[in-house]
Amino acid sequence: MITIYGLNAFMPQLKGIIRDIRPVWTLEELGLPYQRNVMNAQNGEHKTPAYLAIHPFGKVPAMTDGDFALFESAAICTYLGDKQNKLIPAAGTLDRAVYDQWVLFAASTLDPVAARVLGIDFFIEKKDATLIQYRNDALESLTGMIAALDKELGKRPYILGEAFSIADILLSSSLRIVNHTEVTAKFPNVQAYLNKNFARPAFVKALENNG
Ligand SMILES: N[C@@H](CCC(=O)N[C@@H](CS)C(=O)NCC(=O)O)C(=O)O
Repeated sequence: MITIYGLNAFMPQLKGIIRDIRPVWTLEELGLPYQRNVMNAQNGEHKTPAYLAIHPFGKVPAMTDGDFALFESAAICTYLGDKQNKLIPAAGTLDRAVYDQWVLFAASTLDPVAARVLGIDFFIEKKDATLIQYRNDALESLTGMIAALDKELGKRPYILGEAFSIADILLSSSLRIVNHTEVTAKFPNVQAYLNKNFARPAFVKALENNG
């Protein structure tokens, strides 16, 4: 049985943003059976020796599939797609290289900048002028990326082409981190892309079961 380890949404704004939504959404799309282990963030359950044996950095998500353990949301979602040979281009192909490009863009370029905005908005009470500047610079950088993405999504319905893929799960999820801002609203292709992805029955089901 596949188990996805996540954290409870300890603030309502975090529902569907804590990154365990990504493998859960993927599993729902793939129709694979799974169970969730939702740990209590406030009790530090994700820092216990038992969980650190699965994820040495004490973050979520992590996955176990029998005796096999994996962490990093993009790695888990990619593993699941490969396991079913669904919603992902075959390894070793040019299409897979393009998949990797978009997944790495989402995970390593977009996601950390979005997380910086969310972290400052939700988790830091006292914000001095330097911090506000740092936050606004991050939002500006994000806006530039989303503007370019808007042009890309004007050319095709999904990020890899005509069909929905796991790259869309990861890209939409990174953009969802800044759902509390208006940053996507002024980009019609990006906003329509997010609306249709978040209306997918698999996402709705994952959200119901999240946190
Ligand atoms: N790049 C990692 C990020 C993991 C991450 O930072 N997860 C957050 C929750 S969304 C976490 O575990 N925070 C708790 C902590 O760092 O103690 C991934 O996508 O899996």
